[in-house]
Amino acid sequence: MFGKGVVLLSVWCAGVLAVKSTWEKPPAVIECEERAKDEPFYSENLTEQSCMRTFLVDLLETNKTNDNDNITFKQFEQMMFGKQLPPSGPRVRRDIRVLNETELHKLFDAFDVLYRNGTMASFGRLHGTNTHLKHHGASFLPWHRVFIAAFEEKLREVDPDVSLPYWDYSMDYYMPKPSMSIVWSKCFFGNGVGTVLKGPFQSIYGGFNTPVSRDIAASECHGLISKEDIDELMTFCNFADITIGKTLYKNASHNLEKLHDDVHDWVGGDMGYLGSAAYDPIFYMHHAFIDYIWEKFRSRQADECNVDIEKDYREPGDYSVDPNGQQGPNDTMHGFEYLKNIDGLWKNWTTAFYSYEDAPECPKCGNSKYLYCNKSINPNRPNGVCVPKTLDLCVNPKNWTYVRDALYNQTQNHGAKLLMGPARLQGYGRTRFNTEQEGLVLLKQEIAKGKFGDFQFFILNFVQGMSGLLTE
Ligand SMILES: [Cu+2]
Repeated sequence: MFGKGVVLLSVWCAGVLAVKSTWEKPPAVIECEERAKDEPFYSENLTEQSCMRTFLVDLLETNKTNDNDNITFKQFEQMMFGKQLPPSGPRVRRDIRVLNETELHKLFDAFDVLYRNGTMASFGRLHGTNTHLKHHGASFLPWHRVFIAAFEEKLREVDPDVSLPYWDYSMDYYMPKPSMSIVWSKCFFGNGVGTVLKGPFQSIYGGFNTPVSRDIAASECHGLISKEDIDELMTFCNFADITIGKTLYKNASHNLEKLHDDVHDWVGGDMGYLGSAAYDPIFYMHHAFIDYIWEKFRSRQADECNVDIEKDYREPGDYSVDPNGQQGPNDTMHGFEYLKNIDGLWKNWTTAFYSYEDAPECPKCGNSKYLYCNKSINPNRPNGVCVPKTLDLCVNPKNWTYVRDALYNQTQNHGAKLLMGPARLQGYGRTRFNTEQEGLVLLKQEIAKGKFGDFQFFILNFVQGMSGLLTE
């Protein structure tokens, strides 16, 4: 039943949960399944998915920020992070495939330290708590800029030589199968499907208190950001042109948050869900590239559009889809309460603290042994585009010796996964294996139970849209 070629239907393409049958079901799931038998509509498979999903979301909701996390984030206020040069000094961000072996090892070692000392979990929890304060609205770009810069500072506390690389997937985009990219090898992110068991991030736990998993390229409705997408963004001049306000994806084709959502969902697994995304280290490299694109946009704003980039924000009353989003310029920045959302627009972030090396370009492609220049792949780009090599060309990967906890459940091969987030095609994921009507009934039942927490508003929004479609 989880075959390919399923039809997707509504405003959302999200919320899919494939349950591995050999899982020992938690008692709460069994109890939920029993209850569902009394529902007027009943389907064993849908119920299993629904109950498992509810169970995982409930787990997720217990993963809110705690007192310890608050201490972690207070440190940034104490160092006046953003207001003065951070202790570890300025840094340069580059594409991860341009780093040499030593740089990669130092990066992965620093990640390992932050994983073991709980810093990664603190960041994961902050990102996953009160998601409406920094997603689907104006604060999305500035908040994530500060968030990943703070994480990078923690990496550099471990090793001052490290800076956060970005993952330029507009190169992977040009592969016939981006899921075959070198990044999904032991040399970089590790395996892209199922529990992450290979590479430097193997066997780490994520936001659902389960091992971090992925499900790359699982659906046709999510894609990587292409160079054409980026080019289109660069034809606009104002912050409001590329961000979300009261309306979700009014201009989807050139909305940077929307394009970013698609990458999350393309990676899938923990990355596909707001509450757990920042537990997969890929999150930081994905967001570094989003921030890179935004920075390119800001340069254009200043140079070609004559826009004051420290003041250009969205219009009052048009800040976020969630009316309680508190995403106005002068609202406090969640987790960094000494800052306001608009402080993420300070020029200093990229002039004094960090800067970006340009993404690899033909003919040299950053002299990376993992990239090559393909001159024929896109006739509109006669100079060629740099394309990643395939994952089998990860030769002699380091034998990672990080000590990680034993995994209590190995959810491999499309095991437990949650996808969440708006997408190009319409459809709330649960419906993709069933009829629209069936999915809608189940969804309404869950909504009636109030199980979606922070996401309730968006789900309601979606159902309204979907109901409209159904009556057409
Ligand atoms: Cu986010």
